[in-house]
Order: sequence, then structure tokens, then C-alpha cells
Amino acid sequence: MKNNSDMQQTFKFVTAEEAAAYVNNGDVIGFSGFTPAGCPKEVPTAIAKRAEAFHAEGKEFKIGMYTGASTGDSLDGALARANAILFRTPYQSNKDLRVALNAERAPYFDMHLSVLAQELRYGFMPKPKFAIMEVCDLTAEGEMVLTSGVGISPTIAQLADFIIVEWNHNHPKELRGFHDIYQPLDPPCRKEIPIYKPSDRIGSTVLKVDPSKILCVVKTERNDEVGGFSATDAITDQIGANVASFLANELKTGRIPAEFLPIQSGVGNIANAVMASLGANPDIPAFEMYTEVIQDAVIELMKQGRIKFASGCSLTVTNPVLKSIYADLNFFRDKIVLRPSEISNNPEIARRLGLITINTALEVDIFGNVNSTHVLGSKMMNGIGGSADFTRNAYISIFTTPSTAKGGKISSIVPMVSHVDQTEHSVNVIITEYGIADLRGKSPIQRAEEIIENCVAPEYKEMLRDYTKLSGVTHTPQNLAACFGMHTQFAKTGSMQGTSWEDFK
Ligand code: 0RQ
Repeated sequence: MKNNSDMQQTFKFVTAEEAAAYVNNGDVIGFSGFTPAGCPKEVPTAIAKRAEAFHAEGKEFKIGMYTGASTGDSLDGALARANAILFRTPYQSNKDLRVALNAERAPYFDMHLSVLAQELRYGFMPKPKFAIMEVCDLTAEGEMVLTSGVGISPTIAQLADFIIVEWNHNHPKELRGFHDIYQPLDPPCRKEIPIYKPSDRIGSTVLKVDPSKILCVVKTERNDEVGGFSATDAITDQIGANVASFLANELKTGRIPAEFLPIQSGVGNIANAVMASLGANPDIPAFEMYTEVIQDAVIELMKQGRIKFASGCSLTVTNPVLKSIYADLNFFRDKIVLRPSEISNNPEIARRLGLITINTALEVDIFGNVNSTHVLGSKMMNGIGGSADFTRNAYISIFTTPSTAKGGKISSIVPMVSHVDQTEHSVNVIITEYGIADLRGKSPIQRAEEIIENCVAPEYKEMLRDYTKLSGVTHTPQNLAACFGMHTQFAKTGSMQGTSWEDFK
């Protein structure tokens, strides 16, 4: 390995603005990281400024963007505000980007996170010209140690013509060893991915790239931009307690084996609260995770010995929690592994390991279909993310949601979801603060009864019971004229309460 002065000669160290100057209108870029964890920060912001300068001169400047998942504000936020997005996939959660894509200013397509890397290799979408990668260490031979998130880094580094490195000294070099970098071969040569338990390692601790592709290196010390989580409240605590009691009962009846099964837990406030409740329940043994995002609650439970191991794609934790991990790397070294999203979310592995998957819905319908992405069927919230990678291949798939949203004006349980992300065929269990609907082995009519009686808020129960009577004797009591009645009532009056089925009888 070469020393520092050799490194200075090997690579061109530049400012973020100098690096951004390589990027031109129409270029396609792949970014490292997954969620705000491990994403580059300086160069994307500088590209956004370059776009603004071009726009001020009346010139076009937009780039195509691939990421692992969502990113930080200095990436998605800055480029959205600069109106510099030619296309964007596979997932986002930035408020300014959400505004831009819902205003048709940023063409966005929502993808299963496990498939993006392979679809790029298959050539289904334009090849990235640049990979912009955050690292905590780099050698002259082109060995990169990634930081807090992996995402699609191996694939973009392989496909891109040029690599721009952001060397972030805020992440310690001692992160070497936390990653497991592996890319499967593509069909017809693909073989099984040999992960048989969450802690199995199958790849390399470093990402090896062709050093001649490294165009330049930008040094930075910027923090990851993971937002805080809302404090748990009575509703999220109750949802978490219901998930824990459901799983404790599955364990008692032997449907979950005594050693328990690995957990996948989704993104957001509710998922974070559910993990805390699982950890607090004495009937749930210490467990392992095979998941994509490792959030704050997981780290806390690891410190308490309640989580034994976590395999993920990113440490999507707030900065104080990240600092606490970096201050005690030796404690976490044999308890965490970070993998590419193609592997953390891989359907083959999810099914083999027997994952208990817990994700969050915006709305569910009385038959078990789930919408996690589209508010009232048309406005994109974040994206499907990894939820379907896991749900479709779970041992038991669970969706949680508060029974109502917007102060009770919206029932999260409706006759028909306004957009479908997971179908009734993939969803086993729905849990709200009121209770648990176990949909396994039930017909549509039986599922509707289970969901309405156990999960719906009291003020919407009678409305939904009455809905199921509109269609007469049939297999699935759906009424096509009335099924969006609660949504249209909300659009007209600002509340689903008071929806009447009189016109449809
Ligand atoms: O809006 O903030 O304006 O009040 O939706 O709701 O309760 O804060 O929920 O933070 O847990 O996120 C599904 C978005 C939940 C997330 C979703 C409104 C509600 C609020 C958010 P306000 P909460 P959370 C693998 C797993 C898809 C990806 C995924 C998500 C806002 O979990 O993006 O699962 N999931 N990935 O008021 C209208 C309804 C509503 C509603 C809630 N029925 N109608 N608005 N809201 N229900 C990980 C990855 O993929 C990276």
C-alpha cells in the first residue's frame, strides 16, 4: 500500500466544484450509499450549483440519477431544488424532491431495491457515465472502504466510465471489515448466493475498482444527513406491543421455531417504534436481523444484548448514535455486516432464512392489499423500497399502520386501496393499535371480517361492515362503483367520516 504522498501523486485531489465541472447536461450518475447513509454530499451539491449557473444563462442542465435508496438533502434536495433531475430511481424520501416529482418536474420511477443493480447490468436503463462514491479509505491500487451505506456501489463502480471519490474523514478507516461486498453473476451463469445465516460473509471487505477510472478525489468531513425519529406515542407503542404479542404467541404455538427467526424491519417512525417494543418484550428471545436499514432502535437493542446480529445495507442512524458506534467499533465489529442492496434484499435469501418481515402501510384494504407509496392513489410519498422484496418472500409478512391518519379524518383501512404495492396473496398479518388481523388461510370474506373487527377504528367499523353487504352473495364482496367512496368523500369534504353507501344499494 502506498503512503500519503504517493497517494497525492496517484490521484488528483480537487475541490467539489472542480469535480462537478466534469459533469455535463444529460450525464447519468450512480451514487453510493443507501438512505442518507454513505451518500456523497459535497459533489452533488456542487453539481446542483453548476446546474443553477447553467439555468441562469438559459441553458439546459439535468442529470439522470441512480442511488441505492433515498439520500441526504445535499444530494436529492439540492438537485431537486436546482431543477436538475432528468430521471430518478429507485426510491426517495426528500421533501423537496417529493414536491418536484409530484409536480412533474422530476421524472421518477419507483423500483424494488433488490433489482436495480442487476437491471443496470442487464442494460435495461442507461449506463452511468460517473459513479460518485463516498469512502473512508482508499488505496492507490483502487481498494475502497465504503462508509455507512452500500446500496448499488459495486455495480455503479463497475459500469461507470469514471469514478469521483468523496473521501469522508468523518467515518473512521477502521470501518474496514464491516462490509461484505459481493456481486452475483448474471443469468445464465448465476449460482446460489451462499448465505445460510445472517452473519455469513461471502465477499470482500473492500470494493476493488480499476484505479485508472478514478477521475479525482474530494476530501470532506460532512456528517451523514439522517433525520431524527419522532418520539414514540401511545399509538405507535400499542402497535409495537401488538406486534410483539403476535410474535410471542407464534413462538408459543411452535409456528416460529424456539430459536426464533431473523427479522426484517422497514423504514420510518413506526418501524423504529416497533423494534423498540420487540426488544422490550421478555417473551421474545434475543434475535438476529436480516434487513436493509439498521435504524437507531436496533443499535440500542444491540447494546442491551437483545439483538445478537444485524445484517443490513446501511447504518441509517442519527449522528449521535453513529458516533456511539464509531466510539466502540470493537463491540460492533462481530455484530454488524453491511451488504449491497442486491444481497441485503435478495428474495432467494429472504425465503431461505425464513424472515419475519415487518413493514408499514399508508393504507390497507379489507381484503389485505397494501398501499405504502401513493397518498390517495396519485401523490407519491417515498416509494416501494425494499418492502416487496421482503414481503413476497417472507416466512411471515406483517404490515403495521395506525388505524387512522390526519387526526381521524382518514381511515387507513378502506374498501379498496387506491394503489397496490403488495397484493393480498403476499400479506399474512395486518396490525394496528386496535389489534391483529391474521389473514393466513382465510377467504376474502373471512379476511374482511378479521380486519374490520380487529383493526379498524371504532368510528369506521359500521361503515366498512355495511360496505361488504353492497355486493350481495359473491366471492370477494367488492362493489366497483362504491369502492373508492371513502376516498371521494375525503376529497369532497376533507374527511372520510360520514361516507354513505345509500346511492350504491
Ligand atoms: O404524514 O407527516 O404529513 O403527518 O403519511 O406517516 O405515520 O410518519 O409513518 O414514518 O412510519 O412512514 C409507509 C411512508 C410510513 C414508510 C411509510 C401520512 C401521515 C404522515 C407518514 P404527515 P408516519 P412512517 C424497507 C421498507 C415504503 C417503503 C418501505 C414508507 C405520513 O414506511 O415509505 O416499506 N414505506 N420500505 O399522516 C394519507 C393515508 C395515510 C397518510 C399515513 N392513509 N392517507 N396520508 N399518512 N397514512 C426500507 C427501505 O425501503 C429503505
